[in-house]
Order: sequence, then C-alpha cells, then structure tokens
Amino acid sequence: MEGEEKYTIGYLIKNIGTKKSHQIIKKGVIEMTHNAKQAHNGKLPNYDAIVIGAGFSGLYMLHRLREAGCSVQVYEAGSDVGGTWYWNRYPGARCDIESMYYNYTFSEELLGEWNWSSRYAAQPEILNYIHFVADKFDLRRNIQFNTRVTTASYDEKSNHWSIHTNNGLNVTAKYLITALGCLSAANKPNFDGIVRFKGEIYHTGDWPHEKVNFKGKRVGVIGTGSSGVQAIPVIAKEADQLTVFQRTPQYSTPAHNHSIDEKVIKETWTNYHELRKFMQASIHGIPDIPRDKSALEDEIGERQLNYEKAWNNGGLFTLMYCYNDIVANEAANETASEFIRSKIKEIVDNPDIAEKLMPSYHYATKRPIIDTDYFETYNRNNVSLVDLKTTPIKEVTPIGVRTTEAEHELDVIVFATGFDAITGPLFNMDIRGKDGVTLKDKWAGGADIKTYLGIAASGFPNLFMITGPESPSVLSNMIVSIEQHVEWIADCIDYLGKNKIEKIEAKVEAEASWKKHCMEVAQYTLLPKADSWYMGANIEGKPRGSLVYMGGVGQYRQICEDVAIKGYEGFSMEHIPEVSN
Ligand code: NA7
Repeated sequence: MEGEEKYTIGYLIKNIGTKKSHQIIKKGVIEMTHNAKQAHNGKLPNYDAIVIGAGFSGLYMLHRLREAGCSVQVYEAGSDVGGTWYWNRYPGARCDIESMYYNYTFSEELLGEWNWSSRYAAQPEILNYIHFVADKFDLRRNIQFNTRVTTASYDEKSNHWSIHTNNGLNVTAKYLITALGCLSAANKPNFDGIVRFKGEIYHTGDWPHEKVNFKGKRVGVIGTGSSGVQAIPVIAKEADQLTVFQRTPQYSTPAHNHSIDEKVIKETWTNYHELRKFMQASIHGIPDIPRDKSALEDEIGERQLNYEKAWNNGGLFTLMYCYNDIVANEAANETASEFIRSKIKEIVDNPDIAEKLMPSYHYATKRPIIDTDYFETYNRNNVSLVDLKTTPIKEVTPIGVRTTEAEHELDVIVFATGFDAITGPLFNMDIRGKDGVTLKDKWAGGADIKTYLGIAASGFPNLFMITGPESPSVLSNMIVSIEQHVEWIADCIDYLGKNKIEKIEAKVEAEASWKKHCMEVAQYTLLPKADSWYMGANIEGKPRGSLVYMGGVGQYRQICEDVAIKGYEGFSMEHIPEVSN
C-alpha cells in the first residue's frame, strides 16, 4: 500500500517537510531530468514517432516500432486500414503483382495463416488480408482513423515535429514518418463545366463503398491506364452503353488470372525464405529476372515464339523479361512493342478501332498493364472509343462530355485519370522543415527534387519517407520496397536510440550525389523518354523529372545497407547533450 500511496499528491501534502517527502520529490525531479535529456528544452513529445497513413507501409512501420518499444501513433484519413486498397474499390480492381508475392514476408507465421484464392487477387481479398494483419497484430489501437494530417512542422529548438490534423488535433513526436502511398492523390482533371454535369461522377481512386449501379446507364470512362483497363471490361458488361475516352493508347498483355490450388500455396510458403531473398535481390521485387540475351540476338521467328509464349503465360513482367534490353534499347523495345500491336490488330475486329488502340511510345516505359478481356471489349456493340488525341475534350456539359467533334450523352462519368504520383501526397500536406521551409519549396514544386536515398531530405531532420521520390517504389513490387524501407527506418531509429543520437539529417552533398546517381542510372533506360507518371508527365503543369530510382531493388537495397553499415554515411547526427543530475 505504502508503495502506491507514496506517489500520490495527498501523501506528499500529508508528509510535507518530512525526509520521506523530500526523497520522493527528489526522485521525481531526477526522473523528470532523465526523461528531459531526450528533449532539448525539457518538453517531451507526445510520441516517439508519428506515422501518417495506415496502408501496407504505415501498418508495418507501426508494428516494427511498437515491437522495438517506441510509442507510435498513426493517423489515417480513411475510416479503416488499407491505404490504396481502401480507396481503389472500382469494378475490376485487382493487383498486377502475383498474389503470392504481394504479401508481407517479414513473418512466417503470417504467411502460414493466409491463402490467396487466385493468381491476381481482387481488391476485396487484398483488403481482407490487410484487415487480417491489422487484427493479428492488434494494430488498430494505435491508429486514429478519419483524421487527415494537414500540417507537419519541425521545431528546431525542441527537435520535435508538430502535427496538426483536420479535426483540430495538435500533437508532437520526435520522428515523423510518411507512409502516404505513391498513388494516393487522385488526379481529377478540372474540365470546364464539370460542376454543371447532372449525372453521377466517380474517380477510380476514390470509389464509393457502396456498389455503383451501371445497369441501363450510359457510362463514360475517361482514362485508359491500369485502372481504366481493369474497369472497362467489367463496366461494359453491365452498362447500357460505354464510351471510352482515350488520351494515350496502352500496351496491355493478358493477365491469365486463375484460381490457385491450396497445395501450391503451401509449397510456396515452405520455400518462401529463399524466394524472399531472390525477390529482395531482383530488379522489380519478384522472384524472376530477365533472360540474359538481347532481343536483337534472336532471329525473328525465335523472338516471336518467345513473345508468344510470354503472351500465353501472362504476367506483368513476362514479356519484358524475354530479353534484357527491352527497356534499354530502342530497336529491341520496338520488337516487343510491335508484337503487342500485332496482337491488338488480331483481337479487335474493327480495323479503325484497332488502329486507335495502338500505342506508339516504347513498351514498358509507362507501367505495363495486364488485363482480362480489355481489347476484346471493343468488339462489343455497346462500347465505343473516342480518341482524345485527335478530338480532345472541350468541356463537360449538363448531359455529357463534349469533344471538339461531338457531344457524348452520359448518365455516369468515371474518371480513371490516375494520380498525382509520389510527390502529390507529400505536397498535399504542409510539411515544413528547418526555418519553416516547405518540402514543396525545397523541391521547387517538384522541378528540383532532392532526397537522400528517397528516404530523407536535408533541412528536414528526423523525417523519414517510406517509398519517397527517388526510391524504386512503383517500379517494383511495392510490398518488397515497403518492407525494405520500414526495416531500414526501424533499424536507423534503433541505432539512434542506442547511440544517444537525437537528431539525424541528410547532408546536402549526399543528396546531390544521390540525385546524380539516379540521373545516371535513368540514362541507361528508355524510361525518361515517356510521358509517364514516373516522370511526372501525366499532370498538366507538373514539372517533368524522374520520381523513381531506376537501378532496381537489389542494387538499391545494397546501397541502403552500405549506408547503414558505415554508420549512416551521408547523414549528419547530433548527440544528446549530457545533463548533470
Ligand atoms: P494512370 O496509369 O496514370 O492512367 C490514367 C489514365 O488517365 C491515362 O490513360 C491518362 O492518359 C488518362 N488521363 C489523365 N489525365 C487525363 C486528362 N486530363 N484527360 C484525359 N485523359 C487523362 O492511372 P491508373 O489509375 O490507371 O493506374 C495507376 C497505377 O495504379 C497503375 O499503374 C497500377 O500500378 C495501379 P495519359 O496516358 O497520361 O495520356
């Protein structure tokens, strides 16, 4: 009893002036001083770390830091966990990485307890998986939902990040970790007259939780990226009429989705340790690599056979991996591009429509697409195609979409217009580092992105970005890249704690050499030639520049590991000043 009572104010008042109370007060002061050592001005932050976002990256970050004994709070704009898979609920939404490689790999226990139903899991199943993980590790107790972080500012005096949310919350943390997802800021083109439209408007990246009914309706889909290509065949089956508004034709290859046998899954889980190592050392984070041969070394007949086999196997990288120079050499690329164009010609009955569907950019310099019956859908008599390159959209009218050629009457408009990728989510928040400089200003609105490893930025101490700009992120299997970043950041925070380092910041020169390296690597590929969202080229007014590291996840992992082994080379660090008791 006495042990409990001695800590109450009542006990101290009752025993004021006694030797015992002096001891308790002194002990309390010493404890406070000890704690205050961790903060410059004696003011403790609310949390060791604040994580923004509760998708795949935020959830794993929370788990790792909590396991390490850190106090962590996650803020999430949605009403539940899931990130990308919470928002992208559009018809046909499905992963383009094979399910068995699109799950967390850090826990063997997790692997053993989960079975995927098909080669490419649909959105509801992936969301269920994320719920399963959140339940298993009891993650929701440290997540505040329906809470959007509006500003995050670094205070140099206290070395804390202050976070403000849309619902009036003000909290502080020593570390700020963004787990925003690369494709979470929906691109909603502001066409003239859009507010006058009398029908329904949806965006694939911000889809309602309730089923949208297309039955008996005239639907327009604007955009033919991965989301449009997945949604179009499904909507076409339900709608009365479907009009597809296409700005850039796409290369898409068949997914050949199918159910998977439980036995195959169990076998895969058994060998997962090896697979995981392979994925981590690979280019795109999958257990496969390109064939070590140029496309130009094979005779035409041999090459066609290879492409045909890849087409029939299906998969995101299968065709690209037929040879090692498809994204590096224009002539090699053209062989694959032309093969896909020939398939489009073969599948689509109407030669004029087939012609409009044929892309001319270099295959795989935009993220490749895999589909189920996409090109076949244009053979349906309730589907029509509008080529926006020749007849651009002029305005949205109360009854539809008017191009320079005609007014298309619609009941529903579906924007499948993608995202302000990678920098969009960071810029949507007011993130301020030293001297109140915003991340947006530091990066000249995106025209001059400077990061160190895509994880940190100078002028922004104690800020970590999971899958930030200039990291492999969307060029890879996201889960592999997410796990690598989360583990690197957790190890770094652990190192800082053990070495009594309070502040870590990327050096300006380290950023400059990382940028140089990123640009050098990019020059070995054809990717900078495309108007893709990798290059920031999908959004009007967005500065063009490479948003991703193109050297592959294996090489990138090695670089990050070396940085850590060398005591976080390229970062400046400040030790906690000694406080005498
Ligand atoms: P994407 O791949 O960015 O596709 C968006 C599509 O919308 C694409 O066809 C764009 O044409 C088109 N778009 C964008 N803005 C406009 C305007 N203003 N007018 C007409 N058409 C427009 O996004 P997704 O959501 O499909 O896929 C994103 C990723 O999610 C995907 O790669 C997977 O990883 C999952 P453009 O090609 O830019 O000319």
